[in-house]
Amino acid sequence: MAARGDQIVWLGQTRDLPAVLARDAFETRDAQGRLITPGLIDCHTHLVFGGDRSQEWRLKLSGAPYDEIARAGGGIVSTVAATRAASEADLTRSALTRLDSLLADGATTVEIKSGYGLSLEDELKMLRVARGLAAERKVRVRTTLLAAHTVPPEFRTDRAAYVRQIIEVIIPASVGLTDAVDAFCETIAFTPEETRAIFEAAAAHGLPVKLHADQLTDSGGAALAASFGALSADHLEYASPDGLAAMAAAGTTAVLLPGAYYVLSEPVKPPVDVMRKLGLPMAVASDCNPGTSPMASLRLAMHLAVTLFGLAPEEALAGTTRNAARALGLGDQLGQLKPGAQCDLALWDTDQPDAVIYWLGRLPQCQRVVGGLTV
Ligand code: DI6
Ligand code: FE
Repeated sequence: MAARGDQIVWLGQTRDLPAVLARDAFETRDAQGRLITPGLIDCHTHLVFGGDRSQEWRLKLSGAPYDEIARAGGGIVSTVAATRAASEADLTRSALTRLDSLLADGATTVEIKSGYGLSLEDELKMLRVARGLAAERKVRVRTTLLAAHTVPPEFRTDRAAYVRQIIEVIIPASVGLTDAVDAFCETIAFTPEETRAIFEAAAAHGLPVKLHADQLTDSGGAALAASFGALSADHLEYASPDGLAAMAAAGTTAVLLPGAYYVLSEPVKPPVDVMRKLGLPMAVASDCNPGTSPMASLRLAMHLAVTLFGLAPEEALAGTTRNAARALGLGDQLGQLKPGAQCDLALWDTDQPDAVIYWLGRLPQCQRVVGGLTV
């Protein structure tokens, strides 16, 4: 492989290396038989948040369902209170502990959602903290506005007013700080009609959309996302075949989140067979969040996607590289080893692709390259 600046310029057998590249090489490295993959891409995280919800686990273990915990004032809303109370420095410090786990595991790009601020000031605070992480570590950060995560307590009696606030105030103010707009379309969150109005506002500001879709019920989220040409629809446990077909036609990537499925003990798996038949690209992400996916490892996400959802190991790896890049609208630059792509790599201390995914709870021996620089 040859790289110039931050880009891959050539791949092939050493004997075929163009003479000019060999002659001009400033630095030559021998990977010594190690497996090289594209740097891993976590295309769905809620990495920035305040507080801790480990005590909720007790309720879950004693059988309380997620929506009951949410209705009882736990769930997302308790993280919202802790996030609002936290300073940018506090949020940065706690996010870095999780980010470092992702990076140790081979990640070179991480998407980070807002959604625990739910006010103009606190959503922008989350987006600034997320963007700021790229100055703290060698990593590419993409941000997503998720003001439509849940209705905040102060708007509980007037949800329409909150949706208006998102549309008229928060989305316009987030331009320049966010790369996309997301919503949680679900019986316990936002209706398809509310989601549609929010997506129209995103489109009016030139922002692409993504959707938490059909995670707990079939709300028609997959088809709704497709109708806006969404970059991705995520979760999809209950997505209908028609919804998935609409996604395939629209070029919307399916993002599988096995961590949340596992932690919630969901009874229904995402319809991976249908996705495959449709040729729908499948990404795999950590969904790292304090409530439903306390997981900061893409290798573990891939492992769970294989063991729980029946992905082949190579499908799981495509899910955190090529298809994860598509889910972020970066498919032409990231997630593949090809000339013209960014030189973001993970060099693994193995020559066995499956070994990257197979081992649990073991520090991966992995070296990262971001934009051509070893980090
Ligand atoms: N779906 C989820 O699984 C998370 N958010 C979402 O839209 C849950 C986030 C949380 O419980 O804090
Ligand atoms: Fe999520």
